[in-house]
Amino acid sequence: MFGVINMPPPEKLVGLIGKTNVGKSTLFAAITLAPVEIANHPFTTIKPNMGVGYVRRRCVHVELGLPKCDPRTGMCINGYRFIPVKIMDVAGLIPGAHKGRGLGNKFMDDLRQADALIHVVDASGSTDLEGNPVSPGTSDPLEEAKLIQFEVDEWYKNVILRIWENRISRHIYTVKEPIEYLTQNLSGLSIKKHHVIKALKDTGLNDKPLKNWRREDVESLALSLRRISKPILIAANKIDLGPAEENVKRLKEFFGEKYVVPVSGLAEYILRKAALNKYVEYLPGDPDFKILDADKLTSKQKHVLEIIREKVLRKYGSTGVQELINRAVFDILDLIVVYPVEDHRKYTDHYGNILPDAYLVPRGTTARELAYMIHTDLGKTFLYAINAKTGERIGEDHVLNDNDVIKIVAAKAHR
Ligand SMILES: Nc1nc2c(ncn2[C@@H]2O[C@H](COP(=O)(O)OP(=O)(O)O)[C@@H](O)[C@H]2O)c(=O)[nH]1
Ligand SMILES: [Mg+2]
Repeated sequence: MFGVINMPPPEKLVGLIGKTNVGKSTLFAAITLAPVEIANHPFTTIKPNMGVGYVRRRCVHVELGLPKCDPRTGMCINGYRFIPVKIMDVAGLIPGAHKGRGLGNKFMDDLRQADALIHVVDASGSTDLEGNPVSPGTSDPLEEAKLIQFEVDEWYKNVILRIWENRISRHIYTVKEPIEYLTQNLSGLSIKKHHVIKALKDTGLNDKPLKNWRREDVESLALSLRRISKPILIAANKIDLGPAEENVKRLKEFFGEKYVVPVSGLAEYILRKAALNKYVEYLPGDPDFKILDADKLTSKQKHVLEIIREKVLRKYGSTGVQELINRAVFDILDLIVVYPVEDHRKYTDHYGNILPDAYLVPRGTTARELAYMIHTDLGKTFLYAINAKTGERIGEDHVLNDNDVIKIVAAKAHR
């Protein structure tokens, strides 16, 4: 029936990249291990190397003074809403891959679908560039990070150069709408119109007719598009090991504080497993855990947990894994959370479920754009929206705020 919220929230895909043995698979396993058993799978297509992770936010039901909510996807635990995002373990990358070494094409095929990338590096310096284990501190993660990002840039540049030569260059003498034309031809790389607009501006190419572009111009557009459409966040992994601390500092100095998150994928995996088995009380992102039943644990398990507490939680405040996902979604992709409802007084859907959906939408999304995300009919016949927190009416161009609860009012649909 019209009016029922029946579309899944817009999907965002975060890809994990990095050389072999840095801990990608461990991190992927940790991220995609749901903190409680769940039956509902939020996404339409999930491939073997894809899984579901969650951002963690204070749920708006707490702010509204409600005792609970009823998430249709994800979950709400102790007042924290865990909202799903798609995560992909991208095929391993090695230096020289863009020249045809290693799993080049598979890598690129995975990469082009991603909205953001998490680049996992071994901050402890215990794997060399080829992924062979070496003693901690031997290998330089900063060099590794630079090299892999160079690799990604080269890949991206080559792919765009190829598209330029094979397709774009054919019509550059007659094209009337260069932005539309470029967007269309680059859409296979998940490049959107606003990415193209920003890249043209950043490179100063917006006034140069396509027919006058040289190879260098295409290359600089490609590199700019890489930064804009595949932003990279660094996961400085294996912080439980000795030399990591100094390397985290160096990575932050080079790439910037915002772009580096110290993590221990292994510690997070162990804690989530232990929590699922009810050995400990722990929620992803917590600064500590509580042992629930010490008798169930072997002395070795207790020892491992104690090491995690000492070397990771006490030192860094958390394992960093939840922070990593939150940072990717809220800072790097710049998304906000919006809760669509049908009954703005009870904050429910058609069936009385409280705050059933939490949408991750781009900052700047308007009320009408939200209506379109919920249902095309709702977008087409949009009349106005209601801010459920204040009861105020808002118009189609009203820009939504983080944590808004919104009811869309639309004209009756004709079926
Ligand atoms: N000390 C430590 N070891 C880790 C961590 N994450 C992964 N490892 C180990 O690093 C090795 C490679 O991990 P894996 O996830 O297979 O790496 P991948 O090749 O990048 O997918 C394995 O022995 C893991 O147990 C971590 O946070 N700390
Ligand atoms: Mg792996």
